[in-house]
Amino acid sequence: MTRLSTSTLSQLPASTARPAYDRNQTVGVIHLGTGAFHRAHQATYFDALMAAGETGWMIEGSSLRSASVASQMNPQDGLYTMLVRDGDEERQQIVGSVKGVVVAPEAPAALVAALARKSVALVTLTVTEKGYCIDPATGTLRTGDPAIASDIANIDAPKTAPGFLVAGLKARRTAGLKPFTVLSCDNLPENGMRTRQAVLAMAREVDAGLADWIEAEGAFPSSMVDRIVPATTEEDIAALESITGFRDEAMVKTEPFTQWVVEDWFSDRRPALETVGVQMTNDVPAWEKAKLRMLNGAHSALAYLGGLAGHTFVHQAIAAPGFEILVNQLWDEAERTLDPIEGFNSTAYRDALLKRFRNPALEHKTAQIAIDGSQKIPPRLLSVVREHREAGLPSPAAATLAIAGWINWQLGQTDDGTEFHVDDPLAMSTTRAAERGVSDILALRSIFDPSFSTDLDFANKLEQSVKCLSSSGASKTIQKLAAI
Ligand code: CS2
Repeated sequence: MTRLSTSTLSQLPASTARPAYDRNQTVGVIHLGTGAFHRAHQATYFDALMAAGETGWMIEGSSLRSASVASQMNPQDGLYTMLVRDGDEERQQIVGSVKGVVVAPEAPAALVAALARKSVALVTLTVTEKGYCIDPATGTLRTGDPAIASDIANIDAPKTAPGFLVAGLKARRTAGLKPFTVLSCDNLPENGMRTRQAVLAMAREVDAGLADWIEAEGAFPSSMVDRIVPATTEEDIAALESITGFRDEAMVKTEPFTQWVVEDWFSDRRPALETVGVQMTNDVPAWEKAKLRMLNGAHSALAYLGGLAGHTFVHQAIAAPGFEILVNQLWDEAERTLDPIEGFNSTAYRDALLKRFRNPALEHKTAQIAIDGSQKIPPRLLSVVREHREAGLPSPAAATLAIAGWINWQLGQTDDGTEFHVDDPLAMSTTRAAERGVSDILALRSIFDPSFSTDLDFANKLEQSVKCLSSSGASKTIQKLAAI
């Protein structure tokens, strides 16, 4: 089997779009966490930028955990196929903006040296919510985390994302360079501000002068990223190989929709992202809030409740009786808590989301979205409950039912008794608490701030929802809520 690479690029079918620009140009971006999402989202914007003639924005990727992404991409010279699937239609595009991938645990010093390269002006991150090592309830750096403590003690051989950012910034300061701009592309509310806080908290432990320099000169724009990118399967890889004749272990599959909203705050030169469809605005937190509570909130509801009901894929869950009504109710609740955004049309946004969820060609697994719920529930669903309480409104029923679904998911069993592994950094404590009951769940302080324990309306509704899910199952509970 021959792999996709620079030398096989010209032999691909004519219908496959491929980079026409010179890939042998300077690296301007270091990316932390080169997973499928980055490849289907940010990397494609830089690919478009270089296709339009801008130079100096090649990306050097990195992986902070395993060597698997490097073994997928490096033998292919960083090249990979993006499959854009919409119903029966499929488009193939080779993306050329990633030069290669460094495996950070194998060579931390090499990644720090790359971060300190003069040509690098931007560091983008997709390390998932838990990769920031911040407490989901408070947003502060978990200094008690052993990996964070190790980074503080030995900043020149870091392990975590905040650690690499601090080490890279420290090396730049020593070299007399400007700080790079740190652009978080993860689903966290005010992700720029949170990343800045985490970096400053760590830098302050390492060297107060470094922290002052970052505070004064660093830039941490917030960004909202949106594109549904289901995990690639072995079948996807085999099917693509049968079409092109080349094996592409780094391929990604995604939907036509893509959106990137970026705050215009850079510490050094910046790519002209607005020329390739990026919305540059200072209204990012409002966009992020809308996306987290509408798209991601509905995703999590479909993941836990759909997963408990036995639906493997999002498009199956949204088509099941009552689920669309539930999602619409969730959106009504979420919308009550949103800030006004210029150019945001809620009816059109909701219609588009439903269409995206119904796309059968994506085969987006509910179990994929269910991963790391302890990190995802606070910004997606608990925020909606909290803001209803603060506005003096009754606790929102659909968001509460989705949270109840997350609680029952912690027990590791679907409604028909099929067992599964709960994939979450806090699974030990969430599972134990879910076995004991709702009040133990509400006492999990890294997820629920203390105000939830005294919110009796919410606690009662949550208790009832958990009971109903346990006794009747997710399908019947949702149909009851939807009154069908
Ligand atoms: C999903 C997101 O897995 C998840 O938690 O909700 O990855 C979602 O697909 C993206 O945020 C869409 O932009």
